[in-house]
Order: sequence, then C-alpha cells, then structure tokens
Amino acid sequence: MASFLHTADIHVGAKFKGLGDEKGNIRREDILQTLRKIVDLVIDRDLDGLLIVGDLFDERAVNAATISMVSSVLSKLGSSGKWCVIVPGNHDPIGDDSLYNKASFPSDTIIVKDAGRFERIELPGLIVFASAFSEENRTVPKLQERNFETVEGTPTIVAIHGSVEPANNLWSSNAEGSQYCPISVNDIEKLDVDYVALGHFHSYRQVTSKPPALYPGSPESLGYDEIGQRYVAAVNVDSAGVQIEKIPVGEKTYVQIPESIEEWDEAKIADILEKNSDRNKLLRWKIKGWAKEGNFIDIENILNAFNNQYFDLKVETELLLPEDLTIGSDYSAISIFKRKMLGAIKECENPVEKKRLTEAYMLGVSLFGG
Ligand SMILES: [Mn+2]
Repeated sequence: MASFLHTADIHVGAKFKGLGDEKGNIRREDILQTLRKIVDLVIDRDLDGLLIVGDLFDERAVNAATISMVSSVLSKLGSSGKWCVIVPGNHDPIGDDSLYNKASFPSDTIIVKDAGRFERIELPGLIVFASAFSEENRTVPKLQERNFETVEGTPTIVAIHGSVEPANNLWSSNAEGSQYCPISVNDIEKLDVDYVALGHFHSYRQVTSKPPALYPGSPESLGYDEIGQRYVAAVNVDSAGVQIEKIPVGEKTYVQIPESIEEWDEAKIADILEKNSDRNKLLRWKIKGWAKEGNFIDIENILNAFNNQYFDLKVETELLLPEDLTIGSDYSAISIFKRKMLGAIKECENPVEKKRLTEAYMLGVSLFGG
C-alpha cells in the first residue's frame, strides 16, 4: 500500500505581470504559502510522500533566497519521515544551467535528473518511473517500448511532465502547447502500472481511467486562464485499487464574469460586485452595454467603492449609445449638442476616442436633463 500527494506546476517565482510590484509580491508569497500547506497536508494526513511533476519553479533563474525558502519548506517532509520526489518540467528543466544542479536541496529530496529515459526510483512501498524534462529532450521516452519492471505486490507509478494528446480542445485556455513532451492517450492506456502522475496542463483533469492518469493543475492560480478553485490529488494505492481524492487548495482565486450586453443600471452593477466581493478574489469583468439617455453612470465611482473589497478588481467598460435615441431637429442647445456629438462619434475611427466621445455624449445629455 502506498499513499502520496500529487501536485505539479506550482511555478514558484512567477512574475504576475500586470499586477504591479506590491500585489505581485503578495501573489509570489501566496505560492510559497500554498507550498507550505501542501507539505502540511502530506504530514497531517500521514501520507507517505509528495510528488511534484514539473514546474516547481517558474524559470531556471530563480533567485537564491527563493530557492532556499523552498528548500526549507521541503525539508519538513524529510524530518517527518516523508519522501519527496521532484520531476523537472519545461519551466525548470534539467541541463547544465539547471537550478537543480546548482542550488542545494534537502539531502533526502529526490530530484529526477535523467532525461531521455525513465529513472527507476524505489521508495518505501512504491516504485516510481520518472523522466526529467530537458531542452535537448522534448519528447517522452517511448512509453510503449518501455517495459516497466514491476515488483509483485508493490504499486508502480509513472510521472511525466508533458501534454497528453489528443487534447480535444480541453486545454485551449491553459495549454502551453504540445511541443512539450507529447504523450498519447493510447500509450498511457497500454501501461501496466497503477497510476500515471502528469504535469504541464494547469487545470485539474483526469485523462484516462485505466490506468488512472491525472493532471492536478496548478495549486495556486497564475492568471485568468486558471479560473476558480485549484486542487492537489491525494492518491492511495492498495490491493483494492487506486483512490484519488481531489483536495481544494490555493490562497486566492481568479473570477471572470462573462461579458454582458445589457442596459446599464448603477444598482445592478453594484449588486453584482457586492455579491462576488471577496478579498481573496481577483475579478475581471467586461461590461458592454448602454445606459438610458440622461442616465450617466460614473463607473469609476462605483469601482472605487469596491476596490478594497477585492484583492484585485479589473472592470473594463464599453458604453454603447442608447437604443432609443431621440434627436430633435430644432436649434435648442441639447439638439445641437446631440447632432454634433453623434456626428463626431459616427465619424470617429479611433476606438479610444470613440469611447471618450460616447461617454461625453452620455454625460452631456444627463447634464441637459435627459
Ligand atoms: Mn507549468
């Protein structure tokens, strides 16, 4: 019998471009915090060990302080009698300049360094076959030709960082492309092993049932292509078979409200922001719609009221002209204003300028009293 926690794609040191320095630093700390919680899960649940299937680090040049922080977090496993196996992925590949060859990790941490062939790792009660990703070897050692040497009564698993194909468009939003170690579903299904631990795609997904092959996804979201709850997999293999438990993890979640086309209403917008509000959420919303003439909505004002109720709030607006425009042909100030502005909006080809003109039109009409 064997039990372990399977994770991948943690991406320690991720840049979080677009969040700015302050929030970016908080998100980098979130990743470390999630790693600490993962280690604690292994210990608290008394699992045998932790398997990290690629991209523990975001890039091969992570600063020394961050690496030593990770190292100290992982050292808790060894001191608690738990094993830890790290498989290098496409973001932290093995090779001459690999951080796995330069930095020091706890002596009991097993780092897979063989690329181009499967390394056989014998753990207490479990045999792991794993291959490291290297720039020179962007393919998985041929699975179908490999006879995984098993031991009667001892569970055997395979760990691969790569893209399972056919991907069936399942990965369109979070795949980094199939150039990284393509593995076919067919090849996986031919394997006579108990479990296939995958890494590379960033969302939780079991791809085959026999043997069970699974992507746990990133335990901490890295952006809006990784929406919602994140997970790690607790795997238990015994004579009865394989049990997989999907455990929710992560410090913060990304939420995206689908683009809306509707009549703008200040109360409605505020209500949606209120309902979703959570300081551990990053929310993105594109509101596209129109307001009634004379009903100018100060979106900045609404957002300011909600900014500190989210970790990060990004609302993009596209204000359209009202559907029920009424334009008089007289020479009153409002009619002249409307005719001039609508003419300018119609002629405007620059989208940024068009947006400003539309907003100016709405504000102007509201100042005239509708
Ligand atoms: Mn990754």
